[in-house]
Amino acid sequence: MQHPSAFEQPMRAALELAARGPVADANPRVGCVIVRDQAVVGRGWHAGAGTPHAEVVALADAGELARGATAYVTLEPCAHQGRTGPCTAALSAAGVSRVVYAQEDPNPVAQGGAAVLRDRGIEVHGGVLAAEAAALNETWSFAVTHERPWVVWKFAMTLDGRSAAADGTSQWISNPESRAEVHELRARVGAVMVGTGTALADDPQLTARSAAGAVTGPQPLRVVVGERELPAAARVLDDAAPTVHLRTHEPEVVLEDLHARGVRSVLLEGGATLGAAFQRAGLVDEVVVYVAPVLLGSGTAAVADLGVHTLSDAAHWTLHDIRRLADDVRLTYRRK
Ligand code: AOF
Ligand code: ZN
Repeated sequence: MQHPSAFEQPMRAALELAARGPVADANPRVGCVIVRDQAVVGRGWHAGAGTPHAEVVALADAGELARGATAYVTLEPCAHQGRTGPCTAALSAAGVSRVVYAQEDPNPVAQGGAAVLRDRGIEVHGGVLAAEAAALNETWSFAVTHERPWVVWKFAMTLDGRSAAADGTSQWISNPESRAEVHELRARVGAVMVGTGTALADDPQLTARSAAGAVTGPQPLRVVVGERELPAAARVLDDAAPTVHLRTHEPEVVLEDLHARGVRSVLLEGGATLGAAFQRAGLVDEVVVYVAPVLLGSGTAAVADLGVHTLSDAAHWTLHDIRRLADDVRLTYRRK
């Protein structure tokens, strides 16, 4: 049997193809190469929910050359009939004799493909560059195993933890570098959320924009939560991106609704109480804090009451990333 290290080079090629897929889709990013006699004869990647899976694209590219070939796939081929599939059937119908995959499919609905392929007499090897493949779909994997989106709570604050001065002035606490960077955060999630209070007070657009202000690339779903009505002219209701208004406050219900819509990650923006409500419910997985070099000494706390009355009740976080943005600092913490 071939030593697994020989599997790594074609798997790297498959990983590069996978990375061409959309980052915040309902479906994972998956790549596939078909190799026959040391030559790549087919390439494919998954372009998002509703489109053909990577294996199907690569098999079509390979045509008859797939017979007797090896398929390298970054995710265990699916064994289910979903919007498309199952890939196990496509691989066996094409006459592929060996399948090498990286990450096991964490999705309970689709997993089990390796066993199905083996039953059909196909040689199967799993776990090749599994960590690299999992890193491509980190929040997606979390979401399908926990049946809710990965939740990121983002806020900006002064050195002394405030979001507004005593008179309510709050604009431009963060510097332009930090404000531009928020658009990259938005582009990496499936949904961006605010409460109706913030939507009414700030009239945010909540799109992912370029430095020039253009709405570019796939847009996150814009989500407004709360019972208050929004005026028809609210910018969050414009046609730059889809929007849903959920008339509930309960974080669990909101996440269940979003998961059913295919949202695998959500960015909580705006509303000190919105983030606090999710944190109280134990539903914040990541905190992104922009710290600005400003001391106010009075004013609004950046974070509302979390129900913590004694230190031992407080949640603890692991530092995941730290980044300097001129004199601002971006801190990313993940739930311990
Ligand atoms: C694969 N190859 O390229 C992808 C897979 O609704 P569907 O039919 O698109 O199925 C989505 C599920 O299939 C998704 O949640 C994941 O478990 C798997 N994705 N599987 O064999 C692919 N994108
Ligand atoms: Zn599939």
